[in-house]
Amino acid sequence: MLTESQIREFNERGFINVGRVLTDEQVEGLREGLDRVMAGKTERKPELLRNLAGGDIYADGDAQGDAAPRVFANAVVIQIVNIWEAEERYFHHIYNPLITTMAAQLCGAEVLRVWHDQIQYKPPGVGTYTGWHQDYPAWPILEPADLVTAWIPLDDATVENGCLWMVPGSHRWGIHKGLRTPEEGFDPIYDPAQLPAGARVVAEPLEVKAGHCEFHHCLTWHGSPKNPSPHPRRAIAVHYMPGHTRFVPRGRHPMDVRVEVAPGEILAGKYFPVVWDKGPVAPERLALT
Ligand SMILES: O=C(O)CCC(=O)C(=O)O
Repeated sequence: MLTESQIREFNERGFINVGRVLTDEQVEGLREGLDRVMAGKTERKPELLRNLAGGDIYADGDAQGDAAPRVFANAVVIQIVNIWEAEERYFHHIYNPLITTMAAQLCGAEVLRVWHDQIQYKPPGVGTYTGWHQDYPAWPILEPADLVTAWIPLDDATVENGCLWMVPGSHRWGIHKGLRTPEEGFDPIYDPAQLPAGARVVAEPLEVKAGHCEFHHCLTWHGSPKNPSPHPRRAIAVHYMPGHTRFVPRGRHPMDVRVEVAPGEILAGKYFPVVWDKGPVAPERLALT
């Protein structure tokens, strides 16, 4: 459970590091699960497994397999969407009652569904940046803009290996068009004319230890720099949506092929599992097509 002052901090700043939510064993299990999915060893595949920076993941092409050693390409952020569909440990992770209780508190919701999850893995040395963005504009099939993400690193996320950077208060400034990432340094490039009076853009790095959890609002400005360090930076984010979130298609998203409701309806269905209903929900595997 979060305290009143933690909820206030989240509402004021748009993000919060709540500390440890996973044991070291759970973190190790998720790392193993990630290795299995990346090696193509699971029966079911995730919705997406790609290099977010474009191009191949591996220097010798993207064919999956565990023929070691694989050498990563030059600029890589491995993005995996809905690893929960592929791997049992991630399936259980999306229902973790410690995490869903906090997410429900932050959303002020009686019901929570999973919109989708995503791994972002920046391999040592070649891990590249994730540009400054707000999540909500990248999700043009949902309304309203009040989703919350639980972001948990599987390695200590530090300034050296590409931890998240955040802009406090930015979730209260609406949708910002044209946020960009500089070639040098990591301060966001933005349009001052779009900011409300009194808004001050001060980007800060947010170091989070492995197994600890950072929550952010879907309008909070954030991004993460390159990983030039010799250490991996792996993280699992679960995007939770309140029970009132509706399917309102205005653009395309990788998950739209999984939507089984009509425009304007609540975004419900087996690909968007209920994980909180006035209390924690027990994991139940539904048959996916
Ligand atoms: O893992 C990262 O560096 C970025 C994650 C992110 O953008 C998110 O979870 O919304």
